[in-house]
Amino acid sequence: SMTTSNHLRHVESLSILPSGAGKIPRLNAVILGEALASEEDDLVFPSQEFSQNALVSSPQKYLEMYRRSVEDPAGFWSDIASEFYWKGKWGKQVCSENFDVRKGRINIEWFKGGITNICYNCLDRNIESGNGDKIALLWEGNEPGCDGSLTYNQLLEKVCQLANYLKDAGVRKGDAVVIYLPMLMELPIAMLACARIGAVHSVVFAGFSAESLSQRIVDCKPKVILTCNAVMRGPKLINLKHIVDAALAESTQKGVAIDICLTYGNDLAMKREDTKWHEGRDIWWQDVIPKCGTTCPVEWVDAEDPLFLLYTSGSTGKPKGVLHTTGGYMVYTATTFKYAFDYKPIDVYWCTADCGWITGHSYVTYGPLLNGATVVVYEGAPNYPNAGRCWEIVDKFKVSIFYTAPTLVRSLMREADEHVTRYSRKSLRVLGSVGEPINPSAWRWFFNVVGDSRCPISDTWWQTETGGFLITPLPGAWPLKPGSATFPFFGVQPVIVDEKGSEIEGECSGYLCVRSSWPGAFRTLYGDHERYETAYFGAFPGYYFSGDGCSRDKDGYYWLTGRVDDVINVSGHRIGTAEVESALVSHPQCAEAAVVGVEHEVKGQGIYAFVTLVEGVPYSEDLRKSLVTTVRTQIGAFAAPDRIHWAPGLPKTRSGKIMRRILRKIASRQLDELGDTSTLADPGVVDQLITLADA
Ligand code: 6R9
Repeated sequence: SMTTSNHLRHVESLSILPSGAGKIPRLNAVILGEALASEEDDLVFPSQEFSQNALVSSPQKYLEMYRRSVEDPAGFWSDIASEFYWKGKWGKQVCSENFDVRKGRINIEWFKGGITNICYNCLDRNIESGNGDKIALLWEGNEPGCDGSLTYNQLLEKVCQLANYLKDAGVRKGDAVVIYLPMLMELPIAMLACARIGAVHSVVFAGFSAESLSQRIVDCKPKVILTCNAVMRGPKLINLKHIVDAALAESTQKGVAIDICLTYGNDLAMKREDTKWHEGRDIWWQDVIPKCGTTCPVEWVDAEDPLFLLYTSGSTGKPKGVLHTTGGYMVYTATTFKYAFDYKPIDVYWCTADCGWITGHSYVTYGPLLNGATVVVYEGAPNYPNAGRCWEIVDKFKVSIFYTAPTLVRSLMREADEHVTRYSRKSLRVLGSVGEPINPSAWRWFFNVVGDSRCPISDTWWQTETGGFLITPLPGAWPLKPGSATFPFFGVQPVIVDEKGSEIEGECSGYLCVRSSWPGAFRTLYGDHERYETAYFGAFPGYYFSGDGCSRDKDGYYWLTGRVDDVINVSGHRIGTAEVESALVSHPQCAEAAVVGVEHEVKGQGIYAFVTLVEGVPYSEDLRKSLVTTVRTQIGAFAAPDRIHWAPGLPKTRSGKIMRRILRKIASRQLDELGDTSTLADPGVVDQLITLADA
């Protein structure tokens, strides 16, 4: 196909590596937001030593593998899949898909008929190959000095105990289990226990409010919820059990009652006797789990049986239950982890993401454990008790691969470099970035200061929906460009289209789509296949539409430019503007709300909310606070608006549609770029809003 050959040609023209290898320029950090004139020409080469030892050591080697992956996807992926344990081999057709809404229902299947279990492949398989005594999880608590670890053998025992408990509680293959836990080892344990018995886990990030948790419970109707009483995050105590109690009360009212609330007593945060208890429903984890058997037979499942649900934000107020299945997700997360981080068995790997997000699913739990890796799980806040905590942990565990989000990089680069340089960090080998575009200045600081100009950065572009990396560096294979996620992973065929959905070739910018499926792709939105089809495959028929804007430079490098839909990305967290708006209008004094994203120095984007009040209600500081509180309690603290802008009227077309384009310009004070306001029902509201912004 055209795009494939285009991409191959682009990479073929990358003859720069052999002559450039070994040269590592010391880049000068530039101030935040300031771009170099020739950003695209700014190449950062891996050292010769790094490349020589890398799994993929040159553009040519990548090209060879990439060519096979798109020309013979069945052969490419089944060779890799064969490295895992399958109780029964998949059928003749490795992949069957319909990616085109015009040809009927969207449908994606990989390794259909293959019988396997991802928990078995994470644990039992690695133990059988002699790694039972290798450390699987290295846990670091919120308080320095408080830690723990589990070998692969020990992890399997813990997983089996919980799996046995869940089975005794009546959880069967296909049943949903909601997990609302902080970053304790019990969180990956819970995910693996569900997978072991074929239950579908739905992890809800423990920063979500009772309302959000309840909304997810009502949607997926779990038999059991796994949680803990409380957690310390930095200096702050968070009473999770309070949130769960409120969520369960609300769900019960909506007709979804949960029989069992298995609660881990996190003694370091809160005494068990201080925990509010619902006799009959609540059960202490420590009272029942240690008594359960430490072996548990595996529930063998089809490659296309569901593995998990993870709710994410879209452009309407209702979160989408992204559903991933077992076989393709397993093969894809394992393979992307291995190549994007150039993983070697001696590595110690730390991803700072929470398992409540997709990054924690694919690259804290499944991808690394499938590779038999040693994984650091950190409970606390990355800047607690001070800005050096991450590097203290890196030195303590000799972390060699460190994967984090641009927002953390930006917040740490505001502090003195001394917080970094007082630690050795010499164990570091590869750095990673995910969640949002990383601005070149943050990239340089990460590269120069954290990585001592030694460690390539894998800027991995992907989504909850994609299951794993779609565009990512392979760190030994080609030079990096600060701010670019570089090239597509094996088997991925990115396409940039214009407004009309026509593919654009060569150097260009437009909407980022994908031409055909990859094994880790999500298969549906839980309970709403139609929304799956319209939201992702309807905009540009024939393609999967990511919702992101993107450009491709003359060397074929991809540059992600952020969401082009009504989703904003705050500190790498996806938030739908409609969700925040519906939280705001639930406030009795708020009549209407319009939310837009604005540039934010640390968070990437901040939340800017225009609110119209109920007739006769005066705007005040108390009301502002109360509106922000409403969003915190409806969604979670991470979604709290950074700015509330009182709007007696909103700019609307004559048909009543809010013109967000204008609101975005007002929010970012680009007042000379307001554009044509003559089509507004009442053009006067614009001046009124501008005046109120200055007030
Ligand atoms: C993995 C994850 C997905 C959205 C995605 C895009 C943004 C993620 C990025 C990136 C530029 C990167 N995004 N990684 N943008 N460069 N390396 O974050 O999933 O929470 O579903 O968010 O995040 O806008 O569309 P998710």
